[in-house]
Amino acid sequence: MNALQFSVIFSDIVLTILIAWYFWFAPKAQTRVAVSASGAQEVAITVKGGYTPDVIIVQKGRPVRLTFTRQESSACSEKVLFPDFNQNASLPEGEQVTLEFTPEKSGEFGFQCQMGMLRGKLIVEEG
Ligand SMILES: [Cu+2]
Repeated sequence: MNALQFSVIFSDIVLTILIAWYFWFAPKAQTRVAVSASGAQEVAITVKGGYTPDVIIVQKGRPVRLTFTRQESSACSEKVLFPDFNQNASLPEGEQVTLEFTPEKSGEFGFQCQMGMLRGKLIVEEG
């Protein structure tokens, strides 16, 4: 193996590792939600092959208003569930659907599609 072959193979390996790291370990998009003038914490979430953003940070004891817009027709994402808050909603394609509830305890709470394939996380912090 000459130096050129070595460097091509070596850079291939490095690139592969970087791509794997990016998909498996890179931090997901986090959104820390500001409290609006109405006192609610409002977030718009796009549903398309997943939830964007998928990590949402809110404060305890203030209403959370999550507006989902589903931009795909895949049956997988037609419902969203927040089991810890007894909330769920159907998401017709292209329509805005708002879920509103007030988290009364802090912690990390998952949300997901009805099959659990798409997942996100609501992080509730002490206010
Ligand atoms: Cu699903």
